[in-house]
Amino acid sequence: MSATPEYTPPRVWKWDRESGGAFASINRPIAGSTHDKDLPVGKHPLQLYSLGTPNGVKVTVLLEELLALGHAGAEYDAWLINIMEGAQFSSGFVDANPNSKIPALMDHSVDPPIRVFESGAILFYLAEKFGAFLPTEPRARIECLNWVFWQMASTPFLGGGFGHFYAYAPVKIEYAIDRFAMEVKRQLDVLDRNLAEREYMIGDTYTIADMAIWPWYGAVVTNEAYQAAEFLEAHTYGHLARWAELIGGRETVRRGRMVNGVFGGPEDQLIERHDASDFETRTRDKLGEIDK
Ligand SMILES: N[C@@H](CCC(=O)N[C@@H](CS)C(=O)NCC(=O)O)C(=O)O
Repeated sequence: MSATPEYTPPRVWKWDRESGGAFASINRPIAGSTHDKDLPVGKHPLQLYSLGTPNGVKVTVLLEELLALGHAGAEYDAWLINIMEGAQFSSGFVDANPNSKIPALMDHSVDPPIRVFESGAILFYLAEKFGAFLPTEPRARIECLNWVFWQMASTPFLGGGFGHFYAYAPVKIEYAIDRFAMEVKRQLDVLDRNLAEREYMIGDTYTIADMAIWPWYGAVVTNEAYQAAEFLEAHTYGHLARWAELIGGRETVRRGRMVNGVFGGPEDQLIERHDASDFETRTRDKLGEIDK
């Protein structure tokens, strides 16, 4: 193993400099808002405040799936929260999510509106509200929730652990990359073994478990996450790759991925969504010009 940088932690940690890694400018050790600004509210019952990252995409895929099933009550406005500019620290966003992370949902179909934060909670809330993509039969229902909770608990090792140290940290630390590559490969194997037996995560039925897991682990096998497919030998997880292609081929998933999208080419991006017709009439705004 190569030498690790020398560092002796002081007795008390102080926030006196940026860490230097990607996204370091938005990291802070205190919660709460940094500025007063209300969230915009559009015309639909559901108001989503998000960004087209994997955590955001889970929710927009579910909303597009619900609309495709004919649930008109799932119509939504999707507002862009530019986390690189600190929009997650506005007073309005903090009221919707005290944890200052996208996605956050406000349900205005009830008075006063209900706030929902944490993407897994949003998936559960919407699936329950519309009675879709979450089975009612107890065995299937808890199996679905098993996998949703699995994703919420496991992915920080993929994103905050592996992705951070492999792709974003200002120094490559072998110990950290080894530790998290080991865990991520184990997680990929967990998924691969499950999908060897089942078409979708819980069996024959497509559910919020697939929607939760696909934007993260599907992106690993298609090399969209951290360009680490070769490093992690993603091609060896054939059942996972088969499933990733199956989910990625859905028209609703294509649409959900575009909403609040800031990755890929202009054709992949719908910066804000206020109407189904926006998919056809979208224009590419510059991220920096939004949410000023
Ligand atoms: N567990 C949360 C994680 C959400 C999350 O990490 N969101 C990131 C973008 S993917 C974010 O808003 N980061 C802004 C920040 O850390 O300030 C969820 O699933 O909703």
